Amino acid sequence: MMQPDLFGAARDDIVLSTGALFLPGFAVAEVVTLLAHIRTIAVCSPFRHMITPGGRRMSVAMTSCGRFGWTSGREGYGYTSHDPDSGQAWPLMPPVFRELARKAATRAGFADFSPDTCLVNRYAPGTRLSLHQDLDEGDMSAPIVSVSLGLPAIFLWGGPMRSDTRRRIMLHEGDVMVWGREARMNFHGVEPLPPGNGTCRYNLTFRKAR
Ligand code: MD6
Ligand code: FE
Repeated sequence: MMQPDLFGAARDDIVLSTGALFLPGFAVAEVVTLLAHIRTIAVCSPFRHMITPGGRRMSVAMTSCGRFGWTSGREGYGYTSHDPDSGQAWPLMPPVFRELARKAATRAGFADFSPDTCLVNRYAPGTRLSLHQDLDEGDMSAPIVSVSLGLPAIFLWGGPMRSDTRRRIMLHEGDVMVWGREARMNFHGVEPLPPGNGTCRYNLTFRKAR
């Protein structure tokens, strides 16, 4: 494992593997602002349950902001410049989103991260995200910055092979993860949110789509 100081990490940062940094509480001061922006984004581009190319309805509800948004349907999946549901361009990425992503990326040693998309995921209790790799982005040299909001969830952090052993990491509101380079194609997922509670979890993932 790479030494934290070589990776540019500060004391409370946790190196999960080379290229993957966990920043507990990095966004706590911005939580209220971020949640308010999510509500505004969802007015123009509401959360929706997308269909996988295989015909399955995703349990995670999604929307996007920025120059591009991630969509999936029977035809396939990838990034589009317009929301297929509204026919309009995706909502603009709020400057506070962009600045947070840039700040976290810089802390992890990725200078000048300039995301052109932010995928917004909403997890109701019982919702999960199965193990996957993020392979749809055109610029794989850029990292991904991921921000957790709302209810905590257990994140599964694997390796470059589906069969690699997985770590379970509890993500709380305000936690941020940054990953790129050697870790960019690692498998990951989210365990089902415990049922019961009325609220939900949100996750923002910032990427360079094109
Ligand atoms: C989530 N996140 O945490 C789902 N992908 O809700 C992801 O799938 C993800 O957090 C790539 C990089 C960071 C992530
Ligand atoms: Fe992912």
